[in-house]
Amino acid sequence: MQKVERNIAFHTAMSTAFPQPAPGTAPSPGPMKVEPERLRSVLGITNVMGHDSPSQSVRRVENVSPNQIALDNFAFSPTPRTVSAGVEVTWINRDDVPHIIVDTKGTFSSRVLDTNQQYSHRFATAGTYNYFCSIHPKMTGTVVVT
Ligand SMILES: [Cu+2]
Repeated sequence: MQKVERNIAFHTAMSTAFPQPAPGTAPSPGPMKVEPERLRSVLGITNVMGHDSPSQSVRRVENVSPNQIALDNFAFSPTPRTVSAGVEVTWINRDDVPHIIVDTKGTFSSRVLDTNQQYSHRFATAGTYNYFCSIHPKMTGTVVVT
């Protein structure tokens, strides 16, 4: 059974291990005894296909390269991100909403980043840099420069 509410899809399926009676047809739940040739027809074995949709605001976090940080689903990922001094770190906005990256000590700040836009900052000095999104201040992250 499938049901979609807004952008959340629910999927339920028959048991893949022990056949169960259909809801309401047996006095209690419990495995049914069936003939071996009937077994596949009463187990929940099927093929499922999926694909990414750029219009969905909830997506899996995409892989990022070692010096990148993704903004995805209102979170920075990964955090903390550890890099060596002198390395340029790039943030990429994978959300459908804009974000602005601001260092808590005011040493760097991005412009407004719309979907798929990037911002880069080179960290010259070792230390721990905490930053946040000035539009959504609960979004926080850390870069550790070694
Ligand atoms: Cu934000």
